[in-house]
Amino acid sequence: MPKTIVTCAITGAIHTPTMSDALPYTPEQIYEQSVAAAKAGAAILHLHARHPETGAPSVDPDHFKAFLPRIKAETDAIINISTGGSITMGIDQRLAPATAASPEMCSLNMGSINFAMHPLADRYDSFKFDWEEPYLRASEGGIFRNTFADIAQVAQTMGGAPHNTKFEHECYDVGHLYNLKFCMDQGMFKAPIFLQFVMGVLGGITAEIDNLVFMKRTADRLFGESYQWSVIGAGAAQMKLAVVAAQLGGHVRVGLEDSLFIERGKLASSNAQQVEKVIRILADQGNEVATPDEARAILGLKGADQVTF
Ligand code: KMH
Ligand code: ZN
Repeated sequence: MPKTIVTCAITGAIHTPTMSDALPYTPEQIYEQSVAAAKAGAAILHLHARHPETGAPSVDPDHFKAFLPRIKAETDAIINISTGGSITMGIDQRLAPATAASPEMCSLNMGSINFAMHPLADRYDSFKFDWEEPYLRASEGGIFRNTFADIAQVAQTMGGAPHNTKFEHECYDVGHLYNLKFCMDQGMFKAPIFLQFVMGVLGGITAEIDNLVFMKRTADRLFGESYQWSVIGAGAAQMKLAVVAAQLGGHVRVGLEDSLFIERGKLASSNAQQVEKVIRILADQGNEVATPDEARAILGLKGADQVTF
């Protein structure tokens, strides 16, 4: 069984400060939780930034600069920067942090979806910050836009020189695998590609084991041996799908971007707590966890000395 790569997605752009006091949004909190997650065994840190005062999603490269060099100084983890930003932002804005930092990895969303978060708003009577409720409710009428032109723009900007950044291909439904296959056939990406099956977002495929097997079988058919894969089980499905993915030879992603919980009804105290839990389960079922350098070799990354932060 190949080693399992654990990614931790530290803060994202879905959850809001009202939902959990553990959700990091200041540079200090993002730095501290990233270092702790890496020390707990996450080989990859998937990072978004937030506005330091309000916790609103941010793609300001200066907000990333406030934590990236500090994380790099204290860990050997692979830095993966989101090009998803938040669902309200255009692709030029969303690319700004990755072009500034030239990271080893960045995300690349493989299709447009109704990325709906509005049901989350109904769970709270009041919000810490004014932006939170309208942001969540607006997603009922919003589209997370990732057209073929957007995908090509990210591929051309980040894939070749000078960045040579490897993509975490976020696939929210089975059609996104076909989008990726089309792009591969155009010569846009080099093997081994790294697929992230995103399951359980309202607007995408649901987080069921049958669907995970379906995604994997489809990827096997389309990409043969030339891919690595991982799974995000959004919300309550996080650990359940991680366990199954690892048994099927896949990698796993945890973190407060994807779920705020450590078990049913109990909020996680930190990102590191989720990393520790998944690593405990992986060890119990016989999966060895990859170090950052092992993950670099598996994914064919350029190396931590090639970034610009
Ligand atoms: N928040 C996840 C569901 C991105 O950053 O590009 C997907 C994600 C998108 O991580
Ligand atoms: Zn993300």
